[in-house]
Amino acid sequence: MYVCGITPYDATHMGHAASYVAFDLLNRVWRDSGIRVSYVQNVTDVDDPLLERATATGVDWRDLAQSQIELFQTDMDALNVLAPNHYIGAVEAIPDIVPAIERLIADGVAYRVQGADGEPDGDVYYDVEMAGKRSDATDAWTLGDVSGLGEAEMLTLFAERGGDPARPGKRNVLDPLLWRVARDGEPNWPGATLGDGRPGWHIECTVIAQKYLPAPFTVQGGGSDLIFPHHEMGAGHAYSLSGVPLARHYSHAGMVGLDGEKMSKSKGNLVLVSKLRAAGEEPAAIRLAILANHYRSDWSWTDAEFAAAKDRLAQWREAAEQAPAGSAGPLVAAMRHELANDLNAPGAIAAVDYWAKEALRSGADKSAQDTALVMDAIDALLGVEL
Ligand code: 5CA
Ligand code: ZN
Repeated sequence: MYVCGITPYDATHMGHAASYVAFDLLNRVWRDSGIRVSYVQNVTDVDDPLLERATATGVDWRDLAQSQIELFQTDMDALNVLAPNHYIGAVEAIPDIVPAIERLIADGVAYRVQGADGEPDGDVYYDVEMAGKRSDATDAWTLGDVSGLGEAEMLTLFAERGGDPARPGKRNVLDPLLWRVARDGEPNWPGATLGDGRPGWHIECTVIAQKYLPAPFTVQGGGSDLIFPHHEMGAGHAYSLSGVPLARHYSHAGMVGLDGEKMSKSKGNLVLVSKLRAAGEEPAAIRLAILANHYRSDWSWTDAEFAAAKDRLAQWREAAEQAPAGSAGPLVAAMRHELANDLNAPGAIAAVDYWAKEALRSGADKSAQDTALVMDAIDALLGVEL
C-alpha cells in the first residue's frame, strides 16, 4: 500500500488525519486477516506551497518542513496510526527521479519547454497524449483511466490543484511538470542531463512507489482531491516507465470540512489535531469521531459529533469492565463482518454500541477474558484504546 503523505508546510488538520486513519483501518483489517502488509508513504518535502510559506514567514524551508513532519508524526502516533515501513522524502528520492525523467524523455513521452518572459529553458513536461498512445495492452494507461473524468472537468481541476494549463510551449494544456530547472532563490539539486532543478509532484510519488513496492502494488490511497491530476498522472508516469500499472486499486477518502465548509489551509478554517491534543482532548476520542464517518463520504467536523464520540468512548469503557461471559466472540465477528464490507467503520461502531448497551443492561456474569478480548479487538481493528 502506498498512501500519499503530507506537504509539510502547516500542521496536520482533521482532513489529513481522517485520510491517514482511513488507510490505517485498511492496514489493520488486512493484518487481522493474516495478510502481510508493506506500507510506503512519501513526504512532499520540497514543493511550491512549502517554499511560498517559508518565504512568507521568513523561515528556512528545511526547518519548516522538519518541524511540521515531526508534528505530523506525533499526531499520527497519538491517533494510533501504524507507521509506514518506508517514509520517504521527495528530496531524498531525487537521485532516483532524475534517471526516470531522462528515460521518459528518451522514450518520447516527455519533452523540454523553452522559457518565455525571462524564464529559463528546460522545464520538462509529460506528454499525456503521446503516453496514452504508447500501448494497446488492455491494462495500458490513457488519460482519464483513473479519474474517469471528461476533459472539461480535468481542465478545471488541473488548474485548481497545482497544474499550469496556461504555460506557453506545452503540447497539451494538461501536460504535467516533471522537472523544474533551477531559478534564483529556489532550492535545486543536480539533474544530470536535465540540468539542476527540482522534481514535479506526480513523478515524486511514482518513483518512490516503484522503488519500494512491487508492480503493480495493491492500493494507492489519498484524499479524493488526489484523484486528479495526482493519481491520474502518477499512473501514467508509472505505466510509461514500467509497462505495468502502478497500483491495482486507487482508493480515496472523502473530504472533511468544518461545520459544512471545506477545510483547507487557504480558508484558514482548520481543526488541528495538535491543538485539540494541547487542549487536553483524548486522541482516542478524536479517532472515534473520525471513524463514525464512512471513509468514502464527505463529512464535517462538529463539536456536537466530537462530544458524542467522547460519550461513546466513556460508555464503551464502562461496558468493557462488565463484559458478559461469552459476549466477546460474537462482537469480534460482527466487527470483522462490518469492516470486510468496504471498511464500514460506522457499522463496526454500531456493533460495539449494541454490545455495550447489552453489557450495561444485562447484569449477566462478568468475564475478565471477554473484557480482555473486547479491548484487544477494539484496539486492533479500530485503533481505539479503551
Ligand atoms: N503531499 C501531497 C500528496 S503526495 C498532499 O496532497 N499533501 S497534503 O498535505 O495536501 O495532503 C495530505 C493528505 O491529506 C492527502 O491525501 C490529501 O488528499 C488529504 N487531505 C487534504 N485535505 C483534506 C480534507 N479537507 N479532507 C480529507 N483529506 C484531506
Ligand atoms: Zn502523492
